[in-house]
Amino acid sequence: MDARYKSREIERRSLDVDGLKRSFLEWLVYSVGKDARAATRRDWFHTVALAVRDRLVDRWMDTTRTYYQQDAKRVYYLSLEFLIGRLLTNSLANLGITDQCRQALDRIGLNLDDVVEAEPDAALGNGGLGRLAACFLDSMASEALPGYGYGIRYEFGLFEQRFEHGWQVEYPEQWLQFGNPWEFPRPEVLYPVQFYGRVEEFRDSVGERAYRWVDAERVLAMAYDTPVVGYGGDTINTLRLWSARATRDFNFGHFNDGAYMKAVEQKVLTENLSRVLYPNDATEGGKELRLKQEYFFTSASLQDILRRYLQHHSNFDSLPDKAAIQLNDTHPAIGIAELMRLLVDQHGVTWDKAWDITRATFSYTNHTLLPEALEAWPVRMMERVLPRHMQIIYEINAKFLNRSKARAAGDNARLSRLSLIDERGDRRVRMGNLAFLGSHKVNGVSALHTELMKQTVFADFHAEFPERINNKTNGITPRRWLHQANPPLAALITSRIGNGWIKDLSQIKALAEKADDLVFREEFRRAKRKNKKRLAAYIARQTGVDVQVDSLFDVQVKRMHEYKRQLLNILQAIALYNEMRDNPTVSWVPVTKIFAGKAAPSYHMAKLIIKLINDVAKVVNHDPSVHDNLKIVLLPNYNVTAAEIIMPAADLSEQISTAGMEASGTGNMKLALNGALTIGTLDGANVEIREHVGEDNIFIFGLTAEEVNDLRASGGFNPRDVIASNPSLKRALDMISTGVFSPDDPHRYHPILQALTDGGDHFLVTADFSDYCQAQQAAMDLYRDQEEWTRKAILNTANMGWFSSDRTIMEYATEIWDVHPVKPEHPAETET
Ligand code: GLG
Repeated sequence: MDARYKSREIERRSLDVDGLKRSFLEWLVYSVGKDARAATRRDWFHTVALAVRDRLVDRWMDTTRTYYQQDAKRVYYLSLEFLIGRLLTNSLANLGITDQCRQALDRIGLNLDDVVEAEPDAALGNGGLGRLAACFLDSMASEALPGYGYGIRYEFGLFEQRFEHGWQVEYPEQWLQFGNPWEFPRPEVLYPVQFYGRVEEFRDSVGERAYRWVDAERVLAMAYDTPVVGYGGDTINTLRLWSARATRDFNFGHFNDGAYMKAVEQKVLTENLSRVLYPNDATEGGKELRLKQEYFFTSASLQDILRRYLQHHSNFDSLPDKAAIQLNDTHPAIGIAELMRLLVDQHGVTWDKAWDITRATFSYTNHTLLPEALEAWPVRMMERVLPRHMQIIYEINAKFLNRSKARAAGDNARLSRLSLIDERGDRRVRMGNLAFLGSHKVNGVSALHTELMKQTVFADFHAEFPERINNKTNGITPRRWLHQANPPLAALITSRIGNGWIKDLSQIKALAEKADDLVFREEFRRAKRKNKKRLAAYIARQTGVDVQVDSLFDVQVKRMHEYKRQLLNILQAIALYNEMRDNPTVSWVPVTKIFAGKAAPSYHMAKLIIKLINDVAKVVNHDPSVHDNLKIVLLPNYNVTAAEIIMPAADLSEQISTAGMEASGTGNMKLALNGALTIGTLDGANVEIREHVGEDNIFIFGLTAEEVNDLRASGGFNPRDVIASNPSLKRALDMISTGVFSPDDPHRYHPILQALTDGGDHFLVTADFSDYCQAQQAAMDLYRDQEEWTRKAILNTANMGWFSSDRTIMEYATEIWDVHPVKPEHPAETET
């Protein structure tokens, strides 16, 4: 090999400061095409990202090659969302070269933190479901599991949120505008995906009835690969995202007609398929484009999985031993019908055999019990868009119901609940039922949620298949959410117990004994204060509001949704505001209420609650009579990057959903791990957080899921009575209804007041109000005693080890997927 080439080869891999610096300077000129004097911050970001990327490519290929050579069983995580956020800090930390990179940049006169700021967020998700998928990718790579993520490369991520006169306004999020240095386009990895057309019946070579899907429209799915660096950089997995491309033959037809412009127009329309992420969280639009997106990425992924499998196998018998496919919610559930179609129609496998293979390969995670979020596609739409799949679904259903009929003994109501088709009114395909039936395992995301799944949505299926439902309580990656997001605390922890916790979070338990150590407490507080200062500066930049660093930072960050009850929080803030004004001589614990979260653009109630929070904030923050003891801020454009600043700085974590409605929550885990105390209902994973941190170290309030159920069922709940008997609640609501916070439009909040009264207060805000205020009071009282508060905060951090997504992912691997760690072989590194 040419010596110069060889030396560059080595340089590309070099992890020391000099090697990095040389690569940066070279990349800036030869790949970004800029001179150091003219380079912008963004140019430097691209430069650094490309140089870092060089350092992981060899190991990435080694990983892929090892999986291939060993024909290892892979797990394929199919998800319509991957909320990954920024990748530079993550890649550096997982490769273990953050310090070297910082020094190398230093020598060029640059600051790593500034360079990091130039990276846009990859916001390919709405909230918890998408972020969970991203944490799982990190954990699979860190646990050396052969795991692939499959999703869509949306050109527009989740919208950018701004506030105009206190109202949410959405702007497009053009994260790819300046290019994405992390992705590798694979124009040769291209699969056709069809829509519409009709099904033709024919006789196959042995005279059997067979079907083919004809006259369909074709779109191509093109792959873009992003390396997923595991902690330590040993395993580097792949996230493969699909982008829609028009087929060439499709255009040629029009060329021949001379309709050139029309052809180009068609091309644009076709490629709209991967243009934008649906901005709904937990509710479905029922739109045809959404169904097409779901089928598009699922079909491309399955074709890719089968192609990979067929490199080593000549029939499909051992597919379940070589591939586990996880459905992240029902979004990819059409994959069950698609795998049946591919096996039966394209590969000639018999129906029964194909069904056994399908069921043994798929498993499904349910993320919500909210009825409006359970996908159900109109049969008429399915018949039009995916005619062959509709037939296959009918066939699966007929076989299943026939079998069940024997046991249902004339219980027709039960049979109609089990059916894949909802026959009431406009007929619909129940994707949850399809996902359940076509999977060998079905899981919920917290102990309570899994229990409720058995009792409610899947009660009949559970009776039919009692072994199928299992629990996998969610987790979060300690790399991003503690090691990278919270350098002061991470350094403190490492100084006491070493850095083993980054890889094995259960080790953090050793901190518990430090809770009684005064020096440690002091340092823990100092770390928190540093983070609070950083957040205070961020708040000032974003909102112009000055907050006291030593006030209690009370944080509710998550999507805006009625069931999450930001309304309960702001009502308590109004009540506190009134108390402070009524009792000006009392020495109040200063409180800063911090909110952040986006509302779905069509969710009017959630947008009205945003406006209410902003309106209340304006009044409270400008009222001198509360002496700065209460500040309220709603930070715009909550995303992964904002979360990384907020989580480490929180004192109190608001997890106040109506019990039974939040499947798990994962923000609750991030906040507790970073030493916030939780104020919450016994909902989702809060229940398990309480078990781990201990009931003395958490503020639990409100109705339980069972009580909520009973109260709703009794029909006897009257919010007006509750309001009448609670003067501080009544006063807060009166202030809203008389326009104290909206003098320009006193009736603005009528819909909210209506929902809380005549509307029956479905989310039981009024029912939990008084208990919530008491819990808030207890938190404020405790905060006065900084030693005691810190002790409990330390115990929270120390006891959150179980909530690592590494633990979650290993449970999936052993109990659902039967996938095992594979150590990549790195031949290049042993060469001399
Ligand atoms: C859901 C739920 C959350 C859950 C998350 C991940 O609402 O409670 O933590 O998935 O399982 N749609 C979601 O974000």
